[in-house]
Amino acid sequence: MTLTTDPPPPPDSTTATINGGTTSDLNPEPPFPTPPEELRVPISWPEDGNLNIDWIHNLISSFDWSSRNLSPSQLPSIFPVQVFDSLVLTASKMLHKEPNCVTIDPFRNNPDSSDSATATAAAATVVVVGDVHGQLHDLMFLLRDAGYPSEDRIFVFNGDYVDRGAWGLETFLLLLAWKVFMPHNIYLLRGNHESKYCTSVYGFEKEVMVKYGDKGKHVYRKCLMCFEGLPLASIIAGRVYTAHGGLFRSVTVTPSKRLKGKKNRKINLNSDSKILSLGSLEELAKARRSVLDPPWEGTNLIPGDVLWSDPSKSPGLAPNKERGIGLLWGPDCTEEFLKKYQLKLIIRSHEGPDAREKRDGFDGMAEGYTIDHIVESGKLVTVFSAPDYPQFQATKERYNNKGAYVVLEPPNYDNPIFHEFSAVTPRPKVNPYYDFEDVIDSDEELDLTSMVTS
Ligand SMILES: [Mn+2]
Repeated sequence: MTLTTDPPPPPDSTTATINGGTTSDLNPEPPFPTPPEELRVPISWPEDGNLNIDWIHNLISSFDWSSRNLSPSQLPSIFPVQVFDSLVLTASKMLHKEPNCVTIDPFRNNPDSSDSATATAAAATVVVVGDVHGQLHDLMFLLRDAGYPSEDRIFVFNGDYVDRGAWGLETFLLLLAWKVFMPHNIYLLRGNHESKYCTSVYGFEKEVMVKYGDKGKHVYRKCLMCFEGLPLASIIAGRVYTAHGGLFRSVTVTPSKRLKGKKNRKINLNSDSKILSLGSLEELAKARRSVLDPPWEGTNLIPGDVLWSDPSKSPGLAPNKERGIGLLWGPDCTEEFLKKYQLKLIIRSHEGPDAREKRDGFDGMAEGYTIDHIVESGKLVTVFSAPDYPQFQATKERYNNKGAYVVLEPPNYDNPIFHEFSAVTPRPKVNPYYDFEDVIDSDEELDLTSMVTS
């Protein structure tokens, strides 16, 4: 029998705290390593409430460091709940004020430029990003790779910031910080995972509870309130429509023949017996998006469609039976929508490599994007920005997919340039926040009855 030759740990190596003091014996938290001197932690909220680029960079470095060196429950020592409150309150106010479909005008910084060549030269590039799903390090790479939001570069995120990945909270907070810093240079749309139902099944709720402990319920509730404020869609330069899921039905109330002139009205519901027709941007503008879970029945169906629908290779509109909510829409609907609004491109997200594995006729998501419909007026594409997804997977064989983002350049913004990227390795080792072996690996077969639809 031989004795272990491992050296003993250096004395006092674990007593330093982030404030340079020492851990109290009463502190039940495990001690943590000293952060590098260049990090200004714990993060504090600026007295004047104005974030600047240094604050953002410090936040990025601090989240990167804490994700690699601290246990999840030590996050509040880096990002105190008071700072969380200030950030989320400020961002929520901004987001709630945005319309359901935000208009992005990349020329607006040069309103008086009469020379079109000059206007084009000074117009901003637009970057469209798909699902991120809590893969913080991959998002950090994407932002560096594409170039940070600036007067020359406007970002549109298509939602699904949280769930599945282990850093949904940091991911969402980082994006909120950018939003507060540059509200007109980054737009955050809602994904189907920004909801009470999805976050209770796919990990985000538990993640928040583990990270913020006795303040967890408060933090989770504030996140849900913020999710309710996220806009649903965007129109870029009058040419491109983006949304997480995609197109949506008309919910126009049509007087029934028999009850003509009466107050009773007939409404198109999500049922096979009713004829579905494509919704208009006017209807989208009027939809009530401030719901914890977009309803799958009743009259407020547009948010559920925009967040949950998928394209189909078959023509027409049909209920999305696989998901139990939202629609399937065919190339004819893509054409109808593009033509009606003189658009050239639809960029949606929502389908990762796992979802695409089960879809006949569609390309997989190995490259992080697919071109789904090519029609007379333009194209429909899917972009997915979480590489090596999902972070936790029950089978040994991984999809090893790349992530992608879309760059749209002036003056036309209608020719998508796809940038692919691989996952940042090694990904820090952490425990998942949901039972990834038992929870179905796609968003299908939802227990809709447990959704909060009021
Ligand atoms: Mn989705």
